[in-house]
Amino acid sequence: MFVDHIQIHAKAGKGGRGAVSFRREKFVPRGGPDGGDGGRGGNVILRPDPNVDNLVEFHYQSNLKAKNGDNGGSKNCTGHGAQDMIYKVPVGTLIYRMPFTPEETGPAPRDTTSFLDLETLTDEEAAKLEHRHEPRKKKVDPDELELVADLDRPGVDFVLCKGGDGGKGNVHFKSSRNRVPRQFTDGVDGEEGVFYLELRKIADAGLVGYPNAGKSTLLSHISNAHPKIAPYPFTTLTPHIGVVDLANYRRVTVADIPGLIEGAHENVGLGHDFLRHIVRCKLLIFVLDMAGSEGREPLEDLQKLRKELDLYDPTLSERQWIVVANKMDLEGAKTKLKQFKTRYKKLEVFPVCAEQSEGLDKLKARLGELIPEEPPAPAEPEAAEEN
Ligand SMILES: Nc1nc2c(ncn2[C@@H]2O[C@H](COP(=O)(O)OP(=O)(O)OP(=O)(O)O)[C@@H](O)[C@H]2O)c(=O)[nH]1
Ligand SMILES: [Mg+2]
Repeated sequence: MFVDHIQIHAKAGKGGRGAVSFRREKFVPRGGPDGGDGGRGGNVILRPDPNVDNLVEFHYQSNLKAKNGDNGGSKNCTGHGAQDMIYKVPVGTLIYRMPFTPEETGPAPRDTTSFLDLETLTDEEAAKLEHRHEPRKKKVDPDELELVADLDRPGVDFVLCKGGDGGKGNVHFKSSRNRVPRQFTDGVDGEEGVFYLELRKIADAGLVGYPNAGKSTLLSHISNAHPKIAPYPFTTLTPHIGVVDLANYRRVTVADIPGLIEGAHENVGLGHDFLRHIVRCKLLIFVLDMAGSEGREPLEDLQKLRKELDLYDPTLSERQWIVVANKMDLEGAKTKLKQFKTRYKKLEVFPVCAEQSEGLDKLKARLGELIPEEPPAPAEPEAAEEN
């Protein structure tokens, strides 16, 4: 299963309670207070890990919890701090805070409709029934949520919910006037919240095209990826990322997503749900079936694809883009390419036959030029500071 957006609930550990205790030893009468402080509650931490592909783990475990700190002890013993709970997420996970409180999003009430006589319901009861699942039904629109973090760098941890501090033991409350203090403080509650995680894969370039255009074939011939290839539409069901080796030990990443069809922005077909994965790409590669082998018209295809992207996210149309004219081995492809080039004179078009790896070297070399080199990664991971 591939999960790229999910709602979770997280709760950090509460701090331990401070202790009330007095030193009691032989030959030390009235030894004074010695109640230690409580330990710190555990943090809930998210760690972007390049080996994690998607958010499926949170489908099975959507409640992230860290343990409470231990209570303080006598003899000035501070309680043990609880361990932080570290959850791995894919690199490219965005975290949004949900506006409603955890109580509202708790388990949905049991559906008792079948036991009720709907005819005899009072208006008030009917209204209650109508709203019984409301918080869960709410469709999440990330644009309306507060973005908390963008975990786009591997290994740079993010503290999602901070554990509460431990309470103070009675040793802190002694004074010249109060030598037998019985006061202590309770540990502070850990932070808690409901969050929406959204994965936007990070790749340098994204392949965009109709089903069966040959996107996966292209990716499998230029990179180390092995996506499934088949002569039927919607072979690719989840995004894949391939690493393309270029000259001078340079590498760029290319994302293959399921084919788009008209109306994708309105959630027709599969494409819409996956468009999020090309939002971060610096370069868009439109893959067209230049032979128009399934009764398609490459000129029209390009216009429709560009329109779909624009309707999904207008900033996408400002992105750098090139065209790969695939299936050049098939009949009619050359004529259509000529027409295409007359219509789009200034456009960069790479005629290829992905299946036979023809024309791919030129394309790869151009990818190297179009995609700027990454600055070197920071020497010290910030993770150490945050913990
Ligand atoms: N003749 C010819 N066929 C090709 C070429 N490239 C891909 N194909 C065929 O086109 C079909 C579809 O290829 P895929 O790579 O699965 O296409 P896709 O764009 O990834 O399709 P979806 O995942 O469904 O969106 C397969 O049968 C490929 O063998 C090519 O250059 N020439
Ligand atoms: Mg495919």
